[in-house]
Amino acid sequence: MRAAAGALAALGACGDPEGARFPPAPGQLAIVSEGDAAQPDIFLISAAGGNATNLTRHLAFDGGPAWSPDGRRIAFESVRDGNDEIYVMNADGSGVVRLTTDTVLDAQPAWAPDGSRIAFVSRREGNHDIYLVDTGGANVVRLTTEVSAEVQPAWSPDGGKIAFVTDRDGNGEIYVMDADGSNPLNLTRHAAGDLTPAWSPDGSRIAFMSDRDGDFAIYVMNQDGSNVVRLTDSDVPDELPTWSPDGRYIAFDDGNDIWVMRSDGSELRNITNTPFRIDNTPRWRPAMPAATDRIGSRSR
Ligand SMILES: [Ca+2]
Ligand SMILES: [Ca+2]
Ligand SMILES: [Ca+2]
Ligand SMILES: [Ca+2]
Repeated sequence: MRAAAGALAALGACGDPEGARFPPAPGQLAIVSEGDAAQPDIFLISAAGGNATNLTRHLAFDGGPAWSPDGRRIAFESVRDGNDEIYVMNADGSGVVRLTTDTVLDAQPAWAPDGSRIAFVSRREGNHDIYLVDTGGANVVRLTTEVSAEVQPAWSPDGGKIAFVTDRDGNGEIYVMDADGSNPLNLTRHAAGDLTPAWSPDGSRIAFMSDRDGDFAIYVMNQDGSNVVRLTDSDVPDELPTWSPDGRYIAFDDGNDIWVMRSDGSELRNITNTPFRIDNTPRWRPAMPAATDRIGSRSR
């Protein structure tokens, strides 16, 4: 059983990791879950928990959901055409469009904050590197050229920078570079694995996962790499943090379920709680103007 972490434990709160007494978190998340015939699909779920809606319904692997900045579309990766490719669909699962046609891996899409381009990982030139493509599939640009693996791109909210993970220094480190690939800078500089960067909505902080204290846990640091704070403490790996649009919450997975907590690590609760189904890879839906929200239902 997961122990309540950090601030919550310090306050003397105990037990109740399911969090029924906590106020529900706002909005929705895209997650990856076992769908039909136990093949991973992308689902939409309320941040408050409850039933998830299958958006992909395809027998091939579908994963890596990445929201468009207006919350109306989702980029994702799938092997439905024989190898990993990048696709885009509407937030209700309709209108699937394929963006890549390479015979090698194309994966881990990340939508630019201005909506015009998608960063992704490809092995088309021999090893993992980060590329950009227009949302229509044209104008592919390679951003990294090292022979090491560059993966997990994440745009800063102002669009000026891309955080990513590389093993060019011998272990997983979180780097940040300008959005044209220039000025790469190591933010973590730690011998342990540091992975899956996620910018806070105001751009001031980056959440990530690291095994620097044992198994993988969720951490947060300032955008310049300073002031690293550990947010979770459990006996299972915690991974893939994602911020709520208002910056007040962080969701993550433990490999089997989706958890939500306050961005200081308090009010931890399991929102999937599905012991016989694997749920992972949460991505919080961007805030949408209520007057123009015609896709899906918003939680209150
Ligand atoms: Ca599938
Ligand atoms: Ca491919
Ligand atoms: Ca590379
Ligand atoms: Ca490291």
